[in-house]
Amino acid sequence: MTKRALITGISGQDGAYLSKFLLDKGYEVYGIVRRSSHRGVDNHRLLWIGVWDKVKLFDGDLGDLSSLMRIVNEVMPDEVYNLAAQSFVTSSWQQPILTANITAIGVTNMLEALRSAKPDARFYQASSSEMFGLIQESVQSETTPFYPRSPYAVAKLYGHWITVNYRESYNIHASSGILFNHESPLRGAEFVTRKVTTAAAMIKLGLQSELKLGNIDAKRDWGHARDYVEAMWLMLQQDRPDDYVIATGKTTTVRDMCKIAMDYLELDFDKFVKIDPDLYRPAEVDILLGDPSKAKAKLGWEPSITLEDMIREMVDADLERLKK
Ligand code: NDP
Ligand code: GDR
Repeated sequence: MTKRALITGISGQDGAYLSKFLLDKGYEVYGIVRRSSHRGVDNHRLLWIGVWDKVKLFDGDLGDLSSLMRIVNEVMPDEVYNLAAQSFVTSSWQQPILTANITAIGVTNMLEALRSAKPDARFYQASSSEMFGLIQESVQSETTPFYPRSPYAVAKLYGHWITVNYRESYNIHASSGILFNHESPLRGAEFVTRKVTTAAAMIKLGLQSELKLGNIDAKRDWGHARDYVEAMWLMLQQDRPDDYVIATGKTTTVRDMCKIAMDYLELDFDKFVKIDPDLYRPAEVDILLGDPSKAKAKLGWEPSITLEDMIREMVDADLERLKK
């Protein structure tokens, strides 16, 4: 029997990579998209990755339980990947209530839709290393206490615990992937890696003269989205649902990540990068470093792409886009 996967947030970075991954495994892939006046542009990621005509899309919104129930009833999925969220940390200070409604309560909406229409479906929740925030242990694992530092991270913490709660209350096969930062050429333009790779490409082509950044001393554990969507799938193939940290086990400053991009294009970091205090956050997550040993032991998962290779791939993709 062909398996059916339903992906919320299919138009985002991870939605595109996961769609491709699941289609390659023979799944039928269904996705939920928000109605938009510019959908053709919105869905560019599915086009870029070559699956636009292979997935079936439904209009829905994580804030609208009735749409989720209708879609689950129609698709009857075997697996549900809940990737939809207001996912940009900075915006969560500007739109804290929307962030709570979608990134937190939206998870309960999706779980309620499953509980009533397809309780035996397996459920993946896109949890985040941002939940560790003001870190309580130098290396963060599944047992590290959380200390969220933004409305986004507080909302994700709710999403994480409601997933655990539905697993324990209703015996739903619900897993929470605590994923550290992962990037790709399909990363949103506002996130720091993509902002850097796009700016480096623009500067190289003479289209931009400087790159303004905020806290370049912040450190992140960066992996590639292509590796990380495989971990999502592996979690749902286990007999028992569980929570897993997905990370590389290496951490790098924004400064050094930026230097990788600049060096690749033979650009002088000190000449082009300027610090803009307006880009500092009200409360910062200074450093994140994950311990993926549980995922390695239980899922057999390991990251395969280095930060250097990923940044170069992103720079190349941005150069190509700009030249077009
Ligand atoms: P993106 O921001 O690229 O994608 C978010 C997706 O959510 C988009 O498809 C967006 O649709 C959709 N969405 C937003 N609001 C709604 C809504 N109200 N109803 C339905 N859909 C909505 O995120 P990523 O792909 O990078 O991340 C996927 C998930 O993983 C997110 O939940 C994110 O918070 C989480 N995460 C990401 C990490 C990372 O480093 N990338 C790390 C840890 C967790 P639209 O295209 O219309 O905007
Ligand atoms: P993050 O990603 O907040 O970790 O959340 P982001 O790339 O936005 O920031 C990473 C770090 O870089 C610093 N920084 C800047 N960030 C941005 N966006 N723009 C800048 O100009 C800039 N200058 C410095 C930030 O202060 C921060 O410390 C991402 C999202 O994908 C979340 O959805 C996800 O949950 C987490 O990763 C894990």
